[in-house]
Amino acid sequence: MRIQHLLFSVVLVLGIFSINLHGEDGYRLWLRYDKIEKDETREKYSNQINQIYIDGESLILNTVAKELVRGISGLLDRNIPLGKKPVSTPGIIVGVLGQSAIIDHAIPKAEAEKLGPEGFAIFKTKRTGENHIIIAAKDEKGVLYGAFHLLRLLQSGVEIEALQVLENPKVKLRLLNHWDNLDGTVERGYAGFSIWNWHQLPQYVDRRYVDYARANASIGINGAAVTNVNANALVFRPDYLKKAAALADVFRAYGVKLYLTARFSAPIEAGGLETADPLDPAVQDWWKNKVNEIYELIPDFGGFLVKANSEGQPGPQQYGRNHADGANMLADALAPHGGIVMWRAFVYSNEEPEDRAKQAYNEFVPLDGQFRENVLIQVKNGPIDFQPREAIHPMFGAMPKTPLMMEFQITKEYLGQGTHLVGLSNMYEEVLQTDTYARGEGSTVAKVIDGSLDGHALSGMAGVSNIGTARNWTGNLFGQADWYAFGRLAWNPYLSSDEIFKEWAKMTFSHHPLAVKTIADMLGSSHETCVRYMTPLGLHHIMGPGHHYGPGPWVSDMPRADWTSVYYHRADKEGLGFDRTASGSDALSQYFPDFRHQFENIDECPLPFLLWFHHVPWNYKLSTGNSLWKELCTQYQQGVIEVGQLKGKWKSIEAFIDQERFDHVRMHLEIQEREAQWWRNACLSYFQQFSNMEIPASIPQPEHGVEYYKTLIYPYAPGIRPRW
Ligand code: BDP
Repeated sequence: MRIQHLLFSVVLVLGIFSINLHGEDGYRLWLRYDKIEKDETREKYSNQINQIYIDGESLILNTVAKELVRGISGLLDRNIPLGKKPVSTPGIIVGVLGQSAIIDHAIPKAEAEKLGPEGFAIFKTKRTGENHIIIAAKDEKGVLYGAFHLLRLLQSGVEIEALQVLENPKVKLRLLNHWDNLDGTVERGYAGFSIWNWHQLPQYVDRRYVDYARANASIGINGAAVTNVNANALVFRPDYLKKAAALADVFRAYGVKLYLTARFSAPIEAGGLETADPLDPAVQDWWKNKVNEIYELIPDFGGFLVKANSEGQPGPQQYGRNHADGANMLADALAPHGGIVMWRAFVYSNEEPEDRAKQAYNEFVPLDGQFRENVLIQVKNGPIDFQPREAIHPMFGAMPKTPLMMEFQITKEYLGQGTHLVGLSNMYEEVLQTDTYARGEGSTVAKVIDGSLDGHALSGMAGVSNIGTARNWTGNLFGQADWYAFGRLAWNPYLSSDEIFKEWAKMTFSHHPLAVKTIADMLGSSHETCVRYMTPLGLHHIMGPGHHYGPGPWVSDMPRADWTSVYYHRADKEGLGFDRTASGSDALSQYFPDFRHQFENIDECPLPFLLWFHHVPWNYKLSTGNSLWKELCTQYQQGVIEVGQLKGKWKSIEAFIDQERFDHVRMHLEIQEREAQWWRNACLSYFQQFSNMEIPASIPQPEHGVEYYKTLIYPYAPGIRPRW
């Protein structure tokens, strides 16, 4: 007995100690649920919530019960029990329409009719003399999202006296794409290794998988493709499928479906066939059988994400077939089970002399109308590759008969990776709000993506995940805001970034108005800042080779021209920039006329896209009154200044932030400032060779010549072997 007692005490002490150890390390993300500091708010809530009653039982409803009890007990700092009856005391009543008589009775018919799949209503109602908060939905997932929404409202301190919320997700498939390899590394991952422990699954189920699924559910993410788009057919081996199934088992309780990437040549590698030709019956059978096998293990399997005929990945074109042939074959195998195919449009070929920005459009648009109903084409936001800023992809709006899914980057390849603070939500918002003019004015990218422009039932948004084994999930603490914002915008692509940042700041750091405003400002301005010190005025793809970190405008010697920088910036004695008008590659002709007209005239082209669409003489006078050269110098310098301001803003709210997280962000900002200077100095000294003009005296002169900056090899990027 005494030994047991002693052991118990040791465990207890260790437990408390470990909690302290990880006190403010960011692991809890925005799901902190600490006691609401303001007594008044806490008491108000407390008076209205004494118990939680869940009318029904199921895997997901049990999750809802757990999450509400945990969240609300934490926020109110007292134990809020699960009620056995809905009557005795004011509280929260939760249930699914058609399954709960209480809910059926409580919700006005007109409101019930507005609810769609996964949507929810939260409102106050009087029942047996008490006021209750009702969370109602048409399905369990809706209830889950409603519960997290209520928690978010409580975390944000809003009034709940007269709650009246009704939301339906605007986008159906809201997915994270993990570029995680089976060996535990993460392609373009800057937050440690993969959180999927393929070695120890399926027996060892890491607690992290649950917390991962919770975080996703809390922002409405309902799917995860857990393997890299540069796919490994090994994942189709039965042992790996069992491991994947163990993940799916965890995700299911949080409404997250599991998806896998399908290597197109898997019938050869995993099936021993001689071909992967999509029109070959043996190949079709192999996929059907494989899909059946997957559904045996994972009954709610989501489907496949496919990168084919891109950057050396196998695909249908090897057999003289096209993307539709390939996608449809997989779609046919998945259709009987309700699965879908997300076929990526990120394709370009070195052999093709065409501007890389035009190639995906050329390959896909002619196939519009040829894809099965359960196929979505997944398109990156821009036609090159996750640059700090790109013009929108010309495919948006150009394939009215095919649902196009958005692929955003949440990780920060080309964007400072794990160290730079860059709030990506502004970039997402900018893209989503851009008008394609596809069906006249107001045909925004958001409307293409949510399916409303052309009336598609299927719609989707994917984000390339930024998480890994880092204790705080994203490595860079502010990277959590990108994950959060992605989920919120996938749920509703019309939300404003500023609102999202404020929500996040309140839930993650502090409710103090100055802290909230400052954090939202930092996130809100930081994307533009990064564009300024990396790729101002429409420059793109001038990063260091391979790892894409740091400046490399001089990169010219690569296995393929379209991997070099000189291919994109085209600097010469005359000027700078890629002419994509009719006198150049004519990529602009792929856009709808009213979109095109904004950019085709060099004098009217908005400055952020000037060098994306035009080759501009160095002394050309811009709308700012500066020559191109002077504007370029000014922008680079402005970017550096703004990183300094970010540092100052962070410092100004030190009093509201715990030491551990304050220091974390401070140190990263210092790296960012040094590297912004590196970007400015390297790029200006490089481009000066062509402009032959002085860097204005008001701007710090680069300390070294361009040859020096070329020697600054960056060997530390994850996945890059350090060398002398
Ligand atoms: C590029 C990355 C590469 C990815 C590729 C893709 O450099 O690692 O495999 O995109 O999206 O941005 O397929």
